Amino acid sequence: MKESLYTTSSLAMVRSASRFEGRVAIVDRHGAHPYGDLLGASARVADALLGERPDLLEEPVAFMVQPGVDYASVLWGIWRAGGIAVPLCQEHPGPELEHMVRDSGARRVVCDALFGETLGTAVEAAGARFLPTKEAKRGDAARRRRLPDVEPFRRALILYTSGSTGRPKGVVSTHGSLTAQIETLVEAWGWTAEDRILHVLPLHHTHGIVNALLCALWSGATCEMLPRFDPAVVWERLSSGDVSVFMAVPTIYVKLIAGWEDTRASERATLSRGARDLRLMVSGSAALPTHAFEKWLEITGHELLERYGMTEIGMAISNPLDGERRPGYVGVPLPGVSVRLVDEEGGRITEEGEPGRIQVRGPGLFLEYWKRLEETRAAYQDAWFDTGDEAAVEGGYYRILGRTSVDIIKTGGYKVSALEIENVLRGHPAISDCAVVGVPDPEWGERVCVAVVPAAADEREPGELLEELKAWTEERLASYKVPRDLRPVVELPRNAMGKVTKPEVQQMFVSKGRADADG
Ligand code: MCA
Ligand code: AMP
Repeated sequence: MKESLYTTSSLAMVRSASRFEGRVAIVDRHGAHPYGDLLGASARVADALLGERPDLLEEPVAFMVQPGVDYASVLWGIWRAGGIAVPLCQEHPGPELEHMVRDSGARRVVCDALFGETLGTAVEAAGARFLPTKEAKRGDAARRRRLPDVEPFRRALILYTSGSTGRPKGVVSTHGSLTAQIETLVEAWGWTAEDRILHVLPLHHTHGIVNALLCALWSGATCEMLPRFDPAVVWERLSSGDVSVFMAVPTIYVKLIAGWEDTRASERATLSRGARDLRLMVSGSAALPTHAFEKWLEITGHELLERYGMTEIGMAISNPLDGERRPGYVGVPLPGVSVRLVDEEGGRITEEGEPGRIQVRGPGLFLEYWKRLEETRAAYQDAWFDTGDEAAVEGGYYRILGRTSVDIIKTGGYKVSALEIENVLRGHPAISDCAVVGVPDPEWGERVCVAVVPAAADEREPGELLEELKAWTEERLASYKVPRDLRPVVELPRNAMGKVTKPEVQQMFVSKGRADADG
């Protein structure tokens, strides 16, 4: 393709892609799509979004598009038109989607036809309108002389993430911070145009968007996108010999191990042999249990490369591509990222071996929490972003020890807020009070559990109450926020200040689990 409107851009990502026009960018259920097609489609989406305007000037545009070339075309189309992309998750229920559309201020939602019903009420309630993906792709970029200049300091992406309080907040990244996050990973993990990643992660979080999709596109590699995670399909693709890179959360590796164990002994060797040929397998978003590291090594011959990151900072710490990958450790700071550990008051840098809170600085950091100036300020100490995670450095490697807030839970790699779930549960008439906790779980990392003080008149059995609360929560929150276990209590354990003592609530579930296991 000659240099044209389709390939020229102020966006580093688009400029980079124009070097790979003939190569395959994305493989999805419709087939293989070259970079040239992605560039063309994203220019058309940009034109459709712009209409007669020269520049969207950071207008937030939400979108719900299936994994595949359309997803990437819409994401890039929003960027090329000068807008801010707000990806929505197809599995979220109406109220969660409405919050994101309303909070972001998106007035337009690009949406695949099949999601129209899921999104309908939310879009209407938020006062936005639909632009079907099909229509967006029919823009006529040929009539334009140029697309707007989009400088690196401009806002690019809003990702919704749970904090310890309230509803999910929008984390805003700029084009410059995304580029910095990508460049760091491409360098550290040795991405090249010869790579092909198997992509199974959700496309509304950093792990799936930046680490997997955008790093591949930046490098001229191929991103093979599956509609969702399915252990049998993933094993088939990993053992095909086509794939060189795989990234997932620990729960996915645990499920793949279970899938391998369920396979007939005669077929296991074929799966293992195929997977051995990959160049790189990464785990992140939650702690990788040492037994999963060891088992994966035994099955595939791969030492999983574990790394640590957060929506607000991108990736910060990683085990090396070449060199020792230490199980139970997340490695060393990535190129260009500064990391320090501070004591409880934040006044002192801790010594080697001493626990401290992780603070991070670097060009990949987010710009702000969308429309939340105070919370943005509170998240920083000087220019250092305070992650709220605790770690210690041992023998030069970082080990994650946990979080300072008991109200943040990581389940299946998703971060959820106990307080947000409690607020929803308290709206149920059968509940007088409740406390939500994360309980360690070998498959999910943590499981969402709830201790409930039933309303005086309520005589339901715990099992019946749990089922009702699950249905109640599922209608209002993402499915990974649904409580999986329940204990009825007469009152919640509290300290002298009247605050619920969550470690005691966690203990109710841990001891019950042990008693069950002991028979
Ligand atoms: C689903 N189930 C659960 C949970 N989720 N049970 C307990 N805890 C959970 N969290 C149950 C369902 O109710 C259902 O039960 C059964 O499991 C299968 O549900 P399904 O939704 O089909 O599960 P799945 O498709 O197997 O999903 C598991 C998953 C998914 C693939 C691990 O959770 C996932 O994609 N997680 C990745 C999240 C992620 O990308 N996080 C990155 C954000 P039943 O069968 O009884 O109906 S963090 C990030 O971006 C930062 C920057 C970073 O560091 O990476
Ligand atoms: P999120 O806010 O969804 O971006 O999740 C970021 C959080 O995931 C971090 O603050 C950590 O608590 C957790 N996390 C990410 N990677 C790891 C890891 N390798 N080990 C332990 N926790 C992790």
